[in-house]
Amino acid sequence: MNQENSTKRKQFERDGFCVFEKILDPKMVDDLNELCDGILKVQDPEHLKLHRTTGSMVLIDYEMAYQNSVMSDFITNHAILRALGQLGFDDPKFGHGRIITKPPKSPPLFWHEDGRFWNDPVSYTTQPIQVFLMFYLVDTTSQNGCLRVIPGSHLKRHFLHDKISEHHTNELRTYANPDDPAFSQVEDEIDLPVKAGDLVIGYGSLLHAAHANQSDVRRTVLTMWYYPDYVNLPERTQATVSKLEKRGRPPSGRLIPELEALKIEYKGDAKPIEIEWVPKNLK
Ligand SMILES: O=C(O)CCC(=O)C(=O)O
Repeated sequence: MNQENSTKRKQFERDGFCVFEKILDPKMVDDLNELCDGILKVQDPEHLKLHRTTGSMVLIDYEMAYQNSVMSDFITNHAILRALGQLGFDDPKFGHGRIITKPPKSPPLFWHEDGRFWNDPVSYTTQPIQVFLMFYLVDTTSQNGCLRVIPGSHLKRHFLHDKISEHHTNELRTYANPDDPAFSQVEDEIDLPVKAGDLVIGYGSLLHAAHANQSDVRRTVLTMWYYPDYVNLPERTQATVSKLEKRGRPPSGRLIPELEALKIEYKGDAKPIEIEWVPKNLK
């Protein structure tokens, strides 16, 4: 690994995230915006009422990728795979994703972390199990709902770990209590404003949130869950991941080799580890 990549990998491990600029070209951003607009248009309006803080939570899976070439081209995009390669992940796997649109004038997203492997000792090391690749489809600022993160919180206990709910409760989703600590501002948080087409990669276990969208335009992010080092994980971790990501298998017929290469396949007989959402042993 060259010096530049090694510095980036160290920063990723230390802070729990890093940013790659201009990964998606403007045409891909336009195509994804058009695709998402079409999908969101037919969403039940009730869904958005129940998800005021998160915004839409539309599942992206292999089935969607097989039905839509914009989505399959996106998931297998060379620049994305190159960015993962720059961090030293040459054989990443893709699990699933979400189309997350924060409507105009919507409240902030609560602090949370998406780690669910806290029973697994690997979660307490720098070897990533699950990472988010976030692609905002508009330029983001603190005014329209940019991402906020707490650097280092994937490996170090933060007081918020003991104050926030381990689940995305209806109360959090509907912003029933704006005074909930999950909506607070904390001293060591930082904003991550990005341009449309940039890539933010972060450990699933990193504490993150998003500002309110105070603008008149909706703000969409595609959160894509990859397992960048799957092939080097211990077998029990592989078995756990494989069990969790068994959904949205493609219809039989024409296969897309680049997509198939990203699929998680575990053929051994190791026992999956119980899922645990609470970072019990984080110091
Ligand atoms: O909406 C955002 O900006 C962040 C989305 C998020 O936190 C997630 O996908 O886990």
